[in-house]
Amino acid sequence: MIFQPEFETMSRSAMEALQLQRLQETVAYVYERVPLYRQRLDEMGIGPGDIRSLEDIRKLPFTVKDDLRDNYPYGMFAVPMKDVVRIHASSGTTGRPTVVGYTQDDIEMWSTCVARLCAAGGATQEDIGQISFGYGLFTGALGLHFGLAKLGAAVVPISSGNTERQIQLMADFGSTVLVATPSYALYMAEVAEKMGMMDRIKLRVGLFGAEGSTEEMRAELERRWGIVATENYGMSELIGPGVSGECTEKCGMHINEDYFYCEIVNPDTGEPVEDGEWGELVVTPLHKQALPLLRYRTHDITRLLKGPCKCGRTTTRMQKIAGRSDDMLIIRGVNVFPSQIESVLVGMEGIGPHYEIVVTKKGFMDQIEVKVELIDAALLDAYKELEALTRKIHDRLKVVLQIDAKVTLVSPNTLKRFEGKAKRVTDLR
Ligand code: DLL
Repeated sequence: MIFQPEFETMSRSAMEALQLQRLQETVAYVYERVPLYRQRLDEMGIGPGDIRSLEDIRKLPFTVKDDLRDNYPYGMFAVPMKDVVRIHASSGTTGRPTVVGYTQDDIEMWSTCVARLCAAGGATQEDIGQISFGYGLFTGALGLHFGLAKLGAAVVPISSGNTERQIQLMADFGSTVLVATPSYALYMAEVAEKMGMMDRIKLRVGLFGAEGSTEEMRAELERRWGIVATENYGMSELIGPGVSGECTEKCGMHINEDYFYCEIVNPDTGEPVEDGEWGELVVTPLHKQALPLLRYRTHDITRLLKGPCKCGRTTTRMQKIAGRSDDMLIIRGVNVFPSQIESVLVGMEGIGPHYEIVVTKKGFMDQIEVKVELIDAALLDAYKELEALTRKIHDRLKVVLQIDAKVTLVSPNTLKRFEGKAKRVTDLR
C-alpha cells in the first residue's frame, strides 16, 4: 500500500518544483531565525534570494555534528521553547550529546514519513506492531511508534531487553510486525528458537533500522522468523527514522524527498560526485520548524538510485549504507568496511551469524582478527575440520578484503549479543 500516493508517486518535475520551493523557504527561515546560519551566510555573501535552482544548494554551507555540540543544548533551535513539544538526543560515543527538538508540526511530518515506510514495508492497519527499540531519548522507538499509529496499526511499546518476556508476549499478543535493530532481531530469533516458541509466533513483517546490515543478514532474519524484512534509515539530527525506507521490492530505500533533499559528496573534498556514484550522504531537511539544518554531513556512505520502482513509487532511492566514513577501518593501507566482513560470514555453513572484529597493531603492522561462533561446539575438538573451516573463512575474507585476517572460531553462544545498536568492532590501535 502506498500511504501518500500524491507525494510518493509524484512526477519528477513536480517533485523538483516542490523541493525548490521548500529549499528557498528553508534558507529564508534559517537566515531569519538561527544566528549561526545568518552569520555563515553573511560571511559567504549568500542570501536567501541566491537559491534559484536546486543546484544552487551547493552554494550553501555544510552543517556538521560539532555545530550542534558547540551550540548545546538549544542554540540552533529556530523556534521559542513554547513551540517545542518534544526533545530527543543522540548520545554518540564521545562528547556532548546532540539535542534535537520538535514542534507539533514536526511530529506530524515525522509520523507521516514513518507511516509511509511502514506501509512500504508491508504493514497495514490490521497489524500489531511490537516496538523492540529502546524507548527514551533515542528517536527509534517513538518514531516508529507514532508512524505505526498513524498508519492505524496497534502498537505494543514493549521497548528492548527482557528478551524471553518479549518472545512470550509476542506469541500471546499475536504481534505481526517486529521493529528492532537487525542485531537485536537476530538475538530475539535465537531466544525464540531456544524457547521452542517459533510455532506460536505470527510475525510476518520486520521493519529494521538504526544500524547497517547486509543482504546476507536480511536473508538470515527472513528465514529464521519467516517474515519479509525491509530496512529503513534515519538520523536524530535530521528527524530520527523516516528519512527513507525500503518497499517490499527491496531495491534501495525510498527517500521522503518532499521532506529531505539528498546529495552525495566526496567525503574528503565535499564536492558532489557523479550521478549514481558512491559517497557521503548530505541531507537538507526541507520542512522542519524546530531544528532546520542546511546540508547536514551524515558520514554515511551510499549512492542514489533514480527512476521509478516496480512498486509504483517515483521517489529516488538510496542504496544500503556501505558504512560510515568514520567507521571505515584502514588496515595496512586497505579500506575495510565491517559490512564486507559480515557479508562473508553470515550464511556460511558451520558458523553462526554473530561476529566480532578486533584491530590491533604489532610494531608498525595493523592486525585484524575476526571472531566468529561455531554452530557445533564439538568441532572445537576436531582439529582437522576446525583448521579447514578456519582456512576457508580466511580465504573468502581475503578475496573480498584483499588482506589476511586472523580468524578465530569460538564456542557457540559466547560472543556478545545486542539489544540496541550492535558494536562489533574494537579498534585497539
Ligand atoms: O538510528 C534513527 C533511526 C532509528 C533510523 C530507527 C532507523 C530506525 P541515530 O541514533 O541518530 O538515529 O543514528 C543515526 O545510525 O547516521 C547511520 O550511521 C545509522 N543508521 C541508521 N539507520 C541505518 C540503516 C537513528 N538503515 C545513524 N543502515 C546514521 C545503516 C543506519 N545505518
